[in-house]
Amino acid sequence: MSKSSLPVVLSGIQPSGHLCIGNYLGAIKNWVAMQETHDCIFLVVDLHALTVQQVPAELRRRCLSFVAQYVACGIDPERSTIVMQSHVPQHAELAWVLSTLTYMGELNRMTQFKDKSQRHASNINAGLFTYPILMAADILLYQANAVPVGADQKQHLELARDIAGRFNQRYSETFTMPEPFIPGTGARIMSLQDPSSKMSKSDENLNSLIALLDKPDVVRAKLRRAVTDSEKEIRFDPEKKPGVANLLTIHSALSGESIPALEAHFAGRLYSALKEETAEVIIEALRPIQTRYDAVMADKKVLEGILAQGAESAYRRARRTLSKVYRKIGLVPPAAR
Ligand code: ATP
Ligand code: LTN
Repeated sequence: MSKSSLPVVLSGIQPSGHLCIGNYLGAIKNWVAMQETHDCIFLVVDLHALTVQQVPAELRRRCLSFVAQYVACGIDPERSTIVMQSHVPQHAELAWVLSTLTYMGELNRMTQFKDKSQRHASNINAGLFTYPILMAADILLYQANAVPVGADQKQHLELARDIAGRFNQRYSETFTMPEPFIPGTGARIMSLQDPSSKMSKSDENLNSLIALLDKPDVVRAKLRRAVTDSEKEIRFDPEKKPGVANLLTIHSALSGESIPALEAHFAGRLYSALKEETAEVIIEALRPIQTRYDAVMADKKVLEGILAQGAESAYRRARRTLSKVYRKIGLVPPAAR
């Protein structure tokens, strides 16, 4: 089947902090699998990252490093389109149009906005508030059918669907209705230090996350420090034993063993055994990713080539949608120059 007749998958990650196993298990792992059956576009959403203050030189370095990490995880640039969001100006242009179809009340309900406003109390900027509109533009611009994300993005995706429906109803069928694609295991990996909140790649406390580029000794040390509880039993109970449940989830998602099989395997053993074995499972999963990462990063020209190719193909597709949108809402097309 030609690529253009396959259903479209679109997803993205902000180049902030350190790409972590939460991002991998919630999103990237599914991206890799979906390449087989879908026409995939994967974004590094650099414009989204600006909603939190960034150090310019670090942001620039991180953007390229994230592209290399996508490739290292198994995203094949020959098969999928890897795009730096800012290389395609239509993202920001469509976001403006969609912002006129989005109500303040809808944005006010977004839990990510509430969380991030608390975390960055001195920088509650308008971009942080309108962030979900830019995300809707990312998705609708490419007429995506499916959006593989972690559970935390469900609310943003529902908003994107509401905006698409509103536009289609007002101006006639224009946007494909995107469906969330959220994994069964790994949709919500929790912080190793506070298992009641999600693992987050830009958490200041690096002990709370396992970065894809963490070396074996770092992984072992972080697992040793992982917060559990004062009981002894290794059992999957996210309500009462969130720390232990999180380690079982990580183990299961990476080793492929079912949770009941792991409970049986660890019956009667100490928490230290669960921590040590989970550390080794993580190390083995990260080893090939880190080896490929080093190889990809060794040649910046190849990385830049991937982005140039991605931008060209994405630009053509994005321009098609945006022209249609401008026409439908009544803007006068520019005369040929
Ligand atoms: P930040 O801390 O920088 O805001 P983040 O770790 O929350 O970042 P995002 O860039 O917001 O990561 O999300 C990238 C993708 O990873 C999204 O699909 C999101 O749902 C997924 N994701 C993020 N954290 C987790 C997690 N703890 N468990 C599962 N999936 C996650
Ligand atoms: N908002 C997402 C990142 C993101 C995204 C997207 C995900 C931006 N644009 C488009 C899927 C599709 C986040 O904060 N995790």
